[in-house]
Parts: sequence; structure tokens; C-alpha cells
Amino acid sequence: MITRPAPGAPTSIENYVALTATQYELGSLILMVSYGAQFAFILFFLASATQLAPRYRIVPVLSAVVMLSSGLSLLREATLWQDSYSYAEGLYRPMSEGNTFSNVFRYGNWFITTPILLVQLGLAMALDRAQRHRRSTRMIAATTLMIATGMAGQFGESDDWGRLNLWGLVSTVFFVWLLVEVRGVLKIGITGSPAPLRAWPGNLFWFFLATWGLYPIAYALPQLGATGDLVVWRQFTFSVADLTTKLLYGIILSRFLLRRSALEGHGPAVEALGDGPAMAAPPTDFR
Ligand code: RET
Repeated sequence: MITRPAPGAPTSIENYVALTATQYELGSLILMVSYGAQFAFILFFLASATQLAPRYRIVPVLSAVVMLSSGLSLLREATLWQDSYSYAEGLYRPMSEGNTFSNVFRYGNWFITTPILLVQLGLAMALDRAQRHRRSTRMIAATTLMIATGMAGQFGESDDWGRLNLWGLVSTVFFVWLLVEVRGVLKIGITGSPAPLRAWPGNLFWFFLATWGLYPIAYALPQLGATGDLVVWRQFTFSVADLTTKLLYGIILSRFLLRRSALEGHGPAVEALGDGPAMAAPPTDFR
């Protein structure tokens, strides 16, 4: 059931689409699994840091920071979800008074998390200091502009598809710039990595594109129709994106750096990998 919002009222599709009990519970479940996983992996990343060569330890520590920041933001989204609907006559209806659900808090959180995720890349690819500063600055500029312009479209999304798409397009231009910058960092990563790890940075680019690319899909989804299923699909898309761009990405970087630390002869990494004497003796061509 759809009740259009009054003029000036909050206008995410979540604010005027009533949900069945199943849709409502699925939404709660998706948000709960998301923040639960982010909090739990703080421990994993802090423990991983102890196995790496000292120069790489900051990378999983930054993953732990991202987990905490985004876990708190998702916990807030989950609480808001619960506070924004009231159950009546077999449906969960968005409340006309009090709290209204909004995805805009996510965007706020990305201003913190995306720069950290991008700084991690330069550190993991072991760029020299000058390169790292220059390229991180450009990546942070691109992501900040991408999020700010996307946020402008996200406010009042269902009022005006034209506005949503126009800002979406402007934001996509910055996303493409960001992809070019990320590719540049990963190219340096390919030449700078020890030979057995040279495939990782190239693969990471495609992983980056596929996972960061889920966010614009979630952004555009409401145009397919204001239905309860779509509300749930959007939370699901956001959740898969959150779990891959931050958590799985962090695991990939930690594993890459564990191997790199072992190839560079760092004892705890060699022991942690447990690959036997082959790993203990670094190949002669490692840098
Ligand atoms: C927006 C607006 C529509 C166009 C594009 C977007 C891209 C968003 C991205 C967000 C990534 C967020 C991450 C968060 C981690 O915490 C803003 C939805 C291109 C790529 C990785």
C-alpha cells in the first residue's frame, strides 16, 4: 500500500511504502547482520595486524577503524528502521510522526570510511611517501565530490527522478575519475609487488569496480517502483556492498600483506602462513 508523502515531508521510498511482516523482518535482519559482522571483524583485523611486518600493520588497524565507524552507522540505521514503522492491520506502516527512515546517514558515514579505504590502498601497495600523499589526495578529492553530489540527489529522491538522475550523473563523473586514480595506484602496485603476488593488484581493481559499483545501483533502484520488495532489495544491495567494500576488501588486503611480509622474510608472517620451508626462503627476485 502506498500513501504519497505530504509536500515538504521526507521522501525516501521507505517513508511511504507499507511493508508486510516478512519484508519488515527481512529489512531488520539485513541491517542486523551488517552491523554485527562489522563489529565482530574489529577483532579479526586487530589480531591480523600482529602477524604483519611493522610497515604494513597500519593497514588492518585502519580496517578495524572502518569496521567500528560503519558498524555504529549501521546500528543507527537498524534502530531507526525499528523506530520508523508501526504495525497496524497486518502491515508495518511508515509512521507519519516521530522518526522517519533515511539512507542519508550512510552517505555521511562514507565521508569518513571511503578516504580510509583509499589511503589503505596506497599503504598496501607500498607506494613511496611522495606518491602516496599525492595520489591519496586525488583519490580523497574524487570520493568526497562523488559522495557530496550523490547526497544532494539522495535528499528528496522520490520527489523528482530528474533531480536524482542529474546528481547521479554528476556523481558518476567523479566515480570514473576515482576509478582512474585507483587504477593508477594499483598499476604501481603491480610493478612494486614481489613476483608471486603480481596478479593481486590487477584482480583487486575488478573487485573494487564490482563492489563499489553496487552503491549507484542502490541509489537508482527506487525508480523501478515504490514497492516493499524494492525497499528490502535496496537494503540488501547496500548490505552486500558494505560487507564486500569494507570487510572482504580488508581481509584481501590483510592476506596480501601477510604473504608480502612472509616474502620479505618477516618471521611471524612465515609462521602464520605455515607453508613450510619454501616460504621461509624468499625468492631471489623479491623487492
Ligand atoms: C552515489 C550516487 C550515484 C552515483 C554514484 C554513487 C557512488 C557511490 C559509491 C559509494 C561507495 C561507498 C563506500 C562506502 C564504504 O564505507 C553516491 C551512490 C557513482 C561508489 C565504498
